[in-house]
Amino acid sequence: MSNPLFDRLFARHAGQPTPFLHLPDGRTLTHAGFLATTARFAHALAANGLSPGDRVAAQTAKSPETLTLYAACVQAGLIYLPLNPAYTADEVSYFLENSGARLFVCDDGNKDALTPVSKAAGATLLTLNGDGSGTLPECAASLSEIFDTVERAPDDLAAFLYTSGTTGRPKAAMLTQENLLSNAVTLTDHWRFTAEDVLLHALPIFHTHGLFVATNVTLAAGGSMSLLPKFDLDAVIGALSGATAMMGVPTFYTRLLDDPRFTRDLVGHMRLFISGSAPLLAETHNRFEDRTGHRILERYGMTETNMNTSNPYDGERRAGTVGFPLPGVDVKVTQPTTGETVADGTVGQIEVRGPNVFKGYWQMPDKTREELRPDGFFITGDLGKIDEDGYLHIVGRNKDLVISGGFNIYPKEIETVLDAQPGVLESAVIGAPHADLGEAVIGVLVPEQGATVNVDEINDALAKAVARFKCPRKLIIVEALPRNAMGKVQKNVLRDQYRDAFS
Ligand code: MCA
Ligand code: AMP
Repeated sequence: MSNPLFDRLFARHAGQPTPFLHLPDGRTLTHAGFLATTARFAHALAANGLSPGDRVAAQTAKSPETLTLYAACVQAGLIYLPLNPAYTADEVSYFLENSGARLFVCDDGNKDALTPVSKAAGATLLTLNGDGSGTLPECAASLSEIFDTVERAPDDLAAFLYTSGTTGRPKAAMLTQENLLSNAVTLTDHWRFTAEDVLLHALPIFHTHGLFVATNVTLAAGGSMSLLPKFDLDAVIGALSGATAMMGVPTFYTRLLDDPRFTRDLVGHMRLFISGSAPLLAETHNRFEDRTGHRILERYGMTETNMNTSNPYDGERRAGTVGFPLPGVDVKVTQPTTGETVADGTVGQIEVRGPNVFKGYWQMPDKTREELRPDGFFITGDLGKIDEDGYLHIVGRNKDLVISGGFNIYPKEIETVLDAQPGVLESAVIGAPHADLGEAVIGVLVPEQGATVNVDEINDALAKAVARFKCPRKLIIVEALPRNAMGKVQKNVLRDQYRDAFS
């Protein structure tokens, strides 16, 4: 019997008294303890009628138990679908319906609001709270610490992660055992993670970065994590002394640099700082080195592909670049209309292929065909070029996307809400430079002839429809949107016009 992902990342540590999670209250959870609870959770999932291949959606706090639920899904052959706790009931409803989740796990505090949503989607509802309580752990408490791991093939699905798009509704990227495992093993090796490492973990665990990169790499190495509930500057500064490595989005590093307590002495013992999910400005890279003596290692990935490229561990970590293709990953830069590879130094669209690349979008064969070529290359929607030394530079995006503090916001989704508001004729949503978040969202609104728009009501409608982090930080009312000769809204003109909106 084999389950490659579980066997390699988890089962090897069963019974080991080695540390896995260092918690803010001073407790340390061992691998043995974590895996015993994982088996109990796996029994509880089976006791709730779940069979291999079923989807388990979780909108739960960052906690050891949420990681246990992830591990239990892998052990029981279930497809794990983590959801941002910031998502509204409307958003959750779509994810449950679309994925056909059989089980939905949420916080007790949201149970009343989400019970109807879960019921309508035909999912069983269990709860799991940030303090480890809830109906799921209650159900698991008396069950066995030994669970017969469900057999899985490398091509079997292990997780769904939703990603929005420039058109249409969010799509679930189907990630296989092989996608997650190959990337975890490659990154562990590439970044030299070992059982001695303690990773400072302040990222959310409902996205690739915090879950499949940070957590899976730590598991593959047999190391441990200092698991913080979120990025809190004081807590991160406090935890650095016990860590050997840290992974973060650029906002983590700019916030650290803005704090005088973040000194060369504080991090002299650290082995590695890694950045990704959004562009790290060369200026931040250089300031970081001046302050600490460490050069941040920047890498590039996507929900659909896990990690694709990385700056080298040894060798030059080149600021403003995302390094070289990872072993086993092919990267090419192509001409968007013909798909032909362009000469090095020329900007084109970035395409990637490898064991890390997802299987497609759940029940969306047309969307899958648009982005995943028959030869296995995935069209990322990012624009880049390869320099004379082979480093990949990301220079822009071929997709309408704002990345704010490492979270993706698809303007189309926000424009759809804005356009539906009384008195709004049309809207355009853009990102503008923001010192803390990299980019922040602006909504530009055109009222209908003679109408007045009520900004407070619009903000209320946005808050109900979409997670707070997606809501525009500024709404600007204009008479008309700039358009080109074809009638297309010129977002580049708007971006230029409002580039200082947050400075
Ligand atoms: C929180 N808020 C935000 C963001 N985060 N607004 C815009 N962009 C954000 N990123 C809003 C909240 O809704 C709230 O709004 C207010 O800011 C304060 O919330 P709080 O939670 O206190 O914010 P914070 O602690 O300052 O959070 C900022 C953060 C966090 C630490 C940068 O967003 C974060 O941890 N980002 C990491 C995202 C990440 O892991 N991305 C990886 C996905 P209000 O006051 O109105 O209620 S991408 C990925 O996985 C790919 C594959 C890759 O390559 O890695
Ligand atoms: P997501 O869909 O949330 O997985 O976000 C993936 C997108 O984040 C990529 O397509 C890039 O646009 C962006 N991204 C990830 N890492 C980097 C990086 N190091 N530099 C620039 N953009 C990045």
